[in-house]
Parts: sequence; structure tokens; C-alpha cells
Amino acid sequence: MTGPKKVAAIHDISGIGRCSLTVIIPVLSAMGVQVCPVPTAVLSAHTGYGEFVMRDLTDYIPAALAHYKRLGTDFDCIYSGFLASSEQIDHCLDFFASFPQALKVVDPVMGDNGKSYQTYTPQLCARMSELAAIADIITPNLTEAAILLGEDFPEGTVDSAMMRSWLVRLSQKGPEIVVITSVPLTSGGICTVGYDRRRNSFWKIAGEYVPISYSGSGDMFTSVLIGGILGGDSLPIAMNRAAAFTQSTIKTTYSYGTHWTDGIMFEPQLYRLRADRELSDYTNL
Ligand code: PXL
Repeated sequence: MTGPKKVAAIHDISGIGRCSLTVIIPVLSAMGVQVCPVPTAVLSAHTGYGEFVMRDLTDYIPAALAHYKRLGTDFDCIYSGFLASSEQIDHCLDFFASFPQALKVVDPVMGDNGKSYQTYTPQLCARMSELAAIADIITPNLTEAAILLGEDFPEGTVDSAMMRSWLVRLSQKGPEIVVITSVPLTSGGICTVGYDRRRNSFWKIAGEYVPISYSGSGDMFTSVLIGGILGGDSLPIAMNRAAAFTQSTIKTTYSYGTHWTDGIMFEPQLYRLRADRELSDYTNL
């Protein structure tokens, strides 16, 4: 009887390349969740293109927050992602603090494949841990997990014991739930691993290796995860839902042979987010 859940999404909007808000809005909307975008920057194309036009919206965020407070707006979830400046960390902290009832999700977007994104300064990366510390849920990929822990990016495969230790160490920084994506486990495939501190439970979703990493895959994963959790999923079911949809859209994209910068081709599959399906492909980690 309360209508759709409402998420404030603090991310950039990039004109081409399918990532951040151009993925988050359709995915969460398809899952019956209302997205209220709080853009951190407008880019002609995501940073993976190398050349792009960018307008930093650092001043916009506190002004929008002040407006929402005057209106008495409420959100069920605040979800932050790609940031354009280290001052935006302070603005996100204010945003999260202003809606204490909301689920706090931080995707600590900083890099992929062992490298940080072009616009991410060492200062911005260093401050990302302040946001992770106040979150309920964080969803780093393996590169971002390494940066948050001050570890080197692991080359080659990693074992389950090491991932359990990384999950616990990340959770000790604050968040009750930690999910790490794009993990090449020694047991095979590219896996998603998760930890729920309250239950002391570790989860793994096994995934197939696809030899290209499309932009927007992380935004897709976290959006479906949030849609699942707001809809009442347990953590392993939400991880299963998010990993299965992301994997299937990655395989759709791969079949067309498009360039990775074109991003994850989700449009043909969007309708499937509304379909009921059995989700039992998780195991203990
Ligand atoms: O998907 C992460 C992301 C979001 N926004 C911008 C990016 C990237 C990754 O490259 O460049 C602008």
C-alpha cells in the first residue's frame, strides 16, 4: 500500500557507453523501484573512451539536498557510485546522514582490472573508505576491494580463504554486508562473493568467464542487488538475481561483438527483471 520504494541515486550520467544512471534508472524502474537521480557529473561518454567532455556537478549536490530537506522528502535507500571530486565525498556523507532511516548502499566506484579510472585522483580513492565506513552495504569489484584494503591487486586466481578474509576485513571497516564482484576464484569461473556480518555467513555465486569486461556491468549488478533487497530478497537470493541477470546481459552483449566501451546491452532483456524465477544457484563460500 506504500507504492514503489524510492532510491536516491548519486551517480554520473554519461551520454554514451551505458553506465551509471543510464543503467541504474531502467534496471531499478523495471524492478518496480523509483529512482531519484542526483547527478554527480554529466559526461559525453564514460571515462573508458579516453576522450570525453565532462561537467562536474559538485556544487549541485548540496543544493539538491537542501531542497529535498525543505520538501520533507524521504528515501528508502541512498545509493552512491561514480563521483567527480573528493569534495563529493563530504556531500555524500551529508546526504547519507540526512536520511538515517534509508538503506545506505555505497558502490565504491574507483576502477577495474587492477587500474583506477582516469578521473579518479589518489585523494578521491583514499577518501572513498570514509563512505564505505558509513554504508550498510558495499559492492566493490576486486580492484576496488584491493584499493579499500590497501592491498595489491591480485594477479591470477584467488582462493576462497583469502576472499573470506577480505570480506571480513572490509566489513570491519563498517558495512554489515560486503559483496565483491569479478573474483577469479581458484575453484573456477568469475564469481561474486558476499558476507553478512550479522549472520556470520559467506556466500558465493559462480559465474562463467567471458573474455571482455563491459562498462556498466558493476552498476547493473548493484542495481539488481538493491532491487532484490528492497523487494525482500535474502542476501544470497539478491546476489543470485543480480549475478544471473548481469551474466545473461554480458553474454547477450558478447554475442553481438560490440566494443566494450559500448557497454552492457541490457535492453533486450529488461523485461526479464519482472519475471518470477527460481533462484537457488548459490552455495556457501
Ligand atoms: O561504471 C562505472 C563508471 C561510471 N561512470 C563513469 C565511468 C565508469 C567507468 O568507467 O567512466 C563516468
